[in-house]
Amino acid sequence: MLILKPADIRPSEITSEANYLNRRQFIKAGAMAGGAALSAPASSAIVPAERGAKLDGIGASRFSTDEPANSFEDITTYNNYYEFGTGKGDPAKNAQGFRTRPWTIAVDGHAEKTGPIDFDDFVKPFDLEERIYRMRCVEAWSMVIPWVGISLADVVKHFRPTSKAKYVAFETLLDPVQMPGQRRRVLDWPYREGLTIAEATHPLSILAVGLYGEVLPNQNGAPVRLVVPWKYGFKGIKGIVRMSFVESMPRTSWNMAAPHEYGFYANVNPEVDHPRWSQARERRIGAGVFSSKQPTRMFNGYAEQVAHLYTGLDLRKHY
Ligand SMILES: Nc1nc2c(c(=O)[nH]1)N[C@H]1C(S)=C(S)[C@@H](COP(=O)(O)O)O[C@H]1N2
Ligand SMILES: [Mo]
Repeated sequence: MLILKPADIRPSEITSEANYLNRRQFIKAGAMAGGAALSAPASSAIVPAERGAKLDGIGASRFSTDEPANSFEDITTYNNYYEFGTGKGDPAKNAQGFRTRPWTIAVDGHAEKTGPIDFDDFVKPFDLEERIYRMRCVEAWSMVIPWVGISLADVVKHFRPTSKAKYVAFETLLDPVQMPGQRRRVLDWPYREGLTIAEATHPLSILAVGLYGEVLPNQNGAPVRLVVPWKYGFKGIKGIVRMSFVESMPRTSWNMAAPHEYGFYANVNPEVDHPRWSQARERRIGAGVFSSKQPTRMFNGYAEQVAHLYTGLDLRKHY
């Protein structure tokens, strides 16, 4: 057995480990709650409004990676959320007072069920699951994040899109009073993203409402954000207030800002470089100063599950 001297243990590992033990406990609790409610229909997701509140009834996921997760500290202090500033430390500082209740999500477009829906009602019909996913930012760094979320496929099916719905488009809140970054035209606000219906109904796509078993911190996209683990991080739109079922490919913020650098698909691809840097390798945040960069894997390591979505598509052209 390998015994580490305290000096060899990085603070990030200690945080990770403490959280990992908590995680095992809440997953057990979730499994027990499930067992007790065998005769009841699907559970309902309840997401408390209070910052840092524990989430109950979380199931484990067969889709989780067993790579060690980044620490809570790494995940909540090194962020991209331009509505709260462009520095990695800005969202953690500037999003603290952000109000996530009341929160309404507009569901519109080609679906049988549409309309404004209160966030608490929006999540209620679904099951909460922990999904430990690799996240690869287009800036060539990566993390492993234990999200708590609901299946986006379940959400899409719930609203019963019609055959005209070929894409799902998402929008972030537009509120320059609360979001200081929106007072500058860094991007064309509100932040926008989109997926094909096939991508949105793939079992790996989730809407995250928590991380490390707690309510999602504001800097990570509270109360709800998208997580699509085979795509670059910018697809993971935060603070979602609109979900639209649309017929044509929606415009997306980074593609609008720099179309030659950011495409609609944004699949993680070590063979297609960003015009200004290589995408072949990535730096795992928190991995220590002596660790070198690691190779980036096709579709961020999820190729077996998702490559079939793109057969026949030229991934150099459709980056
Ligand atoms: N609304 C909004 N969503 C956003 C962004 C943003 O600036 N605004 N940044 C994206 C980028 S580039 C990344 S890498 C991820 C980062 O998510 P994290 O801070 O939770 O790790 O959020 C994405 N979602
Ligand atoms: Mo990113």
